Amino acid sequence: MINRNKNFKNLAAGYLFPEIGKRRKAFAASNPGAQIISLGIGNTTEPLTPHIVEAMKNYVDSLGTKEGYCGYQDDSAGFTELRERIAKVLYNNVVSPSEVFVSDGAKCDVGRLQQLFGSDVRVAVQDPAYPVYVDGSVMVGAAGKKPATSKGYREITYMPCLPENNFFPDLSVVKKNSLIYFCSPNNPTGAVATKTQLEKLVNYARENSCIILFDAAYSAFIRDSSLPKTIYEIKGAKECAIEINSFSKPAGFTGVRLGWTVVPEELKFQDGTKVQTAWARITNTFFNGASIIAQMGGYAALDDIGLSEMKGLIDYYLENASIIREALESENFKAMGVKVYSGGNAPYVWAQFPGKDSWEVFDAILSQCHVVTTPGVGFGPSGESFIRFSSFGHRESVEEACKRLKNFKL
Ligand code: PL4
Repeated sequence: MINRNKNFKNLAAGYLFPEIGKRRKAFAASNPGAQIISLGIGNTTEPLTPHIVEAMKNYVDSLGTKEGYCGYQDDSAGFTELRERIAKVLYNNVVSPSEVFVSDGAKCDVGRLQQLFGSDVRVAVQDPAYPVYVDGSVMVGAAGKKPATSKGYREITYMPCLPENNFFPDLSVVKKNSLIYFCSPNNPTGAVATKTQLEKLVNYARENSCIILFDAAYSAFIRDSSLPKTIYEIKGAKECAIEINSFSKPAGFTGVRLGWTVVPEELKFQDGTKVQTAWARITNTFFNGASIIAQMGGYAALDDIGLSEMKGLIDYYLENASIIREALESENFKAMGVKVYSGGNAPYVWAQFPGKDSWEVFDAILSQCHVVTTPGVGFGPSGESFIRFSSFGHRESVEEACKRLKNFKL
């Protein structure tokens, strides 16, 4: 028989989110009748907004006509009008439409981007981080030949992001010519990098011939106008950064699927060739474009009505986050020494249970409160002792979960 890709044997464990699903299922099976509430996976729960629904419905109707039918698109990078609107509305034309590549979501693009750099690239990740960066790097062979230890993969540079450094890493640990994964607003910590911090990151990348893969999937949650919503607010970023983003969280498109990646004209590989050319080659080879129906929804999401509806949706989840934060700041958590981190610009609340094991706390919350969370260690070694609480949920479920959490004891 054919051998499995040899890199797979190095994967530390199963993918985090199905693992949480498995534990939830096992708990439900042994506790029939338990009303389990999820504050675990960051999955949107609120309905699509009316303006977006109408745009998609109208387009589906036109697809049912001879004149309006559309098959494969000429260009897998997406409708020109959508690329233009993304460039104008979200980037104030700092990036041009030809630099915007529409996709079926940020996660799918992370996977394709990893093929752009192959197995020889050095990788640096924030620790903790969205697991796709590390797991994907392992699969393409960029994490070295040896399996992970409890401190992570030997050949990946982990950049601890902890309360002690205000969740901004010491960049000096990053080697020259590295691909640096950076997510802001951050999943899972909820921290948002300031302009000064991103300037440091961009300058470091430029001085050390690194490329930044900037994941801005939660940028629409930024409410503090002094905080950068895109890496391209920083001078010089176009020479060293790719940005990925998504309609998943702001427009509730987790199931609809739509995102985009910005690959600037100026970005070059070591040999002087354009990263953008290689990216177009990859996407044209492996991708036939995002759903045209989803693209029509995304286009509507970025006009005045769409933007105002999205703001309402995000406000709803941000309010959930502040309800969760308040519950975690109640007396019982204080008595356990729990410290809560949530700055009001992200959908996640990050809580530290000093000296405790993340999975043990996860299990204790599940068994006492019937609430699913995400164990911090699942995002990397520096996530140990933390728990991530997701604010994606119906208000009544979040309130009920918080009521139960107020009686939690360890
Ligand atoms: C569970 C930093 C969630 N099954 O929907 P996409 O592909 O446009 O965006 C995925 C994504 C990209 N970047 C960051 C993210 O946090 C996410 C979504 N993360 C979470 O709970 O951490 C959903 C995870 C999903 C998954 O594996 O992505």
